[in-house]
Amino acid sequence: MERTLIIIKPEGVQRGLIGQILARFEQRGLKFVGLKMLQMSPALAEEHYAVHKGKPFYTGLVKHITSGPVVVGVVEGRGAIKMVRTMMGATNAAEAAPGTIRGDFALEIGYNIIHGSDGPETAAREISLFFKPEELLDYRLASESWLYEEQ
Ligand code: IDP
Repeated sequence: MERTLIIIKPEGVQRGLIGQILARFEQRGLKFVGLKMLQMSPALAEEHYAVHKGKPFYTGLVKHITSGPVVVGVVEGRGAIKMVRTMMGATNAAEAAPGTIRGDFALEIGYNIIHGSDGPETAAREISLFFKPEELLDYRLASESWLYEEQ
């Protein structure tokens, strides 16, 4: 099982999309093992997006992600990291395929609704930025025996 971090960005919250976005992951069969709402501090945003420091869009990105409440969640499932990325769609929402979250709900790269960790190391780092170990739950969903062929 893999764990990955998702963030519903301020524009997703403001546009009333929290429920629809969370529902997509639930419908797919992925499991939330941590979930909360918060407003990111500049320090947290800078750490989260440290890899982009120095790029032309970095300052605007930090300003935007700290501009209002976000929803952060930890999603667990077999192959969850890649699956979440596939469900999100291309970074530039203008090019994201219909059926993806960005392709269905967004138009532009800077307001692309959702963040998802891009690999195992990033996922571990990002999860630890937002969640204490005791905030992550270990439990089994009743549906799991009907989602995974091999238990
Ligand atoms: P990702 O969110 O699909 O993983 P990254 O390349 O990690 O994409 O970029 C992080 C975020 O920074 C993007 O989701 C997007 O909102 C923003 N971003 C990336 N590139 C640009 C750009 O060229 N202009 C404006 N915003 C950008």
